[in-house]
Amino acid sequence: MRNRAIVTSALPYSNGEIHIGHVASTYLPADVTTRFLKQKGVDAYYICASDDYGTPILIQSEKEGKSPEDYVAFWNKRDYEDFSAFNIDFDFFYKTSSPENNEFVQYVFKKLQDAGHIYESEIIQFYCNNDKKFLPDRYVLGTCPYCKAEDQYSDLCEQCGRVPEEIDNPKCSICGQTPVKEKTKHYFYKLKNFSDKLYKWLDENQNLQKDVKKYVQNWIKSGLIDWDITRDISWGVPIPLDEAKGKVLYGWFDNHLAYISSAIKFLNDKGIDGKEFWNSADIYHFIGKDIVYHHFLFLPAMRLGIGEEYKLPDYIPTRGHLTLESKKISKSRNWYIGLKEFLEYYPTDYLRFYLVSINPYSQDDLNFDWDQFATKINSELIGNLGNFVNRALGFTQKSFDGKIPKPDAFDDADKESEQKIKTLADDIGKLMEQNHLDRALKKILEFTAHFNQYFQHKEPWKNGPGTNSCVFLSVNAVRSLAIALYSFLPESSQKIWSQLGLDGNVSKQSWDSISEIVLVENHKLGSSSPLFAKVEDVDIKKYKQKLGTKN
Ligand code: B3M
Ligand code: ZN
Repeated sequence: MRNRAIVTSALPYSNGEIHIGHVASTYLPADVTTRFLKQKGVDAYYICASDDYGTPILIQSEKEGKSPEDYVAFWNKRDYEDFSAFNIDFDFFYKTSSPENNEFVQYVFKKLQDAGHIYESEIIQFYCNNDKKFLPDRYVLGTCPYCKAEDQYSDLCEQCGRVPEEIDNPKCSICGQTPVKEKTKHYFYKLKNFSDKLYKWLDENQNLQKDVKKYVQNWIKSGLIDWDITRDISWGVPIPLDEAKGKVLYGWFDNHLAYISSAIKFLNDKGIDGKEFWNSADIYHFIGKDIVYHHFLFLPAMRLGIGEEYKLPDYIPTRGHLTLESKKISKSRNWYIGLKEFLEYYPTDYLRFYLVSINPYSQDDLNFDWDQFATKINSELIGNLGNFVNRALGFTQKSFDGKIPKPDAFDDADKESEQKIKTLADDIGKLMEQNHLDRALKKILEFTAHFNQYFQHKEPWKNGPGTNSCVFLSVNAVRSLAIALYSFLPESSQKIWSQLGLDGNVSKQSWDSISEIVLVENHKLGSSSPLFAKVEDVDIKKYKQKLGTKN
């Protein structure tokens, strides 16, 4: 682990609302990780931006009768607000259509061209005579030539994850007619030439998930194809060549460059040398599995192509998709829960807790299940974790006037519990560093389960020998818990911190201090109140019934 880090998560298209599926696979894991890195004393920044260019956005803005600029400005703001309400704490949220990114993208294009990595070629493009348009990407639907899945967009097969050279059985996605073919001049990136370098980079990078690496290396073995980086539309970064008037760069050429251009702007504005920082930091790109091709091939190939002026990623944590009650999330079928809507039902920390707990560090899909949500919140978050906090602090309030007593000599049970505190920072920290956020959260629950049992076993309400040690250790365990919990549940951990009678912000406590026993005799607690309210069955029923019905 370096002492600097830049964390990014896949840039949301400024083309609609953020829903619970988005946050599960990328934004939440990236947020938890950045908060953790900061606690570890790493100089870490979480950078994101809206992904503003591309055909789907242009199509939608046209439908709504808005300029693409106005259209993306709306979603950039709205998405940022929704993320903030969910305590996704970006250090900087910018946009791919920023002047800085436009300039940087054109700079990269020219540098790649000068290095001989780009060539031009006359190609045949689909053209719709009915709509009088060239039809790039999502303007065309058809059958994937690799896996034969039907109804796939021409720029990405959602079934096999590959980018087809030419889609079979093409149809115009606006009017459904079969398009004709027209000639146009396009620019191509020599992706093929990077095959060996990419293969080697994948081999050498030990931080990438092995299974993802393996299938990307298989793609390379079966032969990469050069990459068409031109679009005959008006909305995008203009190709910086006189002979390419009216053509723009493909959205996947410019969007990931906004990781760099946004980070550099943010850092430079802070008075830090952005480029120097980037090149001496751990670079994390959090993504969902549908964009592996772009992040494991296009992105590194472009960074290699500009001579690694900006270093390649160290980590590309890739996670599966969220299904909702075992079905694919779909806005049009109202099989869908917007992030904003969810937060009207339950506190942010409920959703953070649930989504982390069901989300392994793997490509496996995960499922949002309302009943499981209720069970996990009621039994794990409230019954186990919340119960321990309430018990330890409530009992100290009631029986010791809110003051920590002087501990007696420790017996074996005390020593065991003391040991749990002393090893907690390392136990959880290791898992966090390895990106196993779900297992780290599980460890926290094991910790509170242990202390519930310990408390039960010691029976301090009988005020027998050993009561003082039990109270002393339990309150210290609550303090450790608050710090360990911070990256997952920022609001609740701060509440616990205040109930402990501690000043300032829990976020400012160092990770390693989790394992210190800091609170001593006579420390006075703040006032206690229940942290969480139960999830009720009647509400869950109601929310389940909303799915699939028209609003
Ligand atoms: N805007 C969203 C997606 O395909 C896309 C990510 C860009 S990351 C550089 O999930
Ligand atoms: Zn058409």
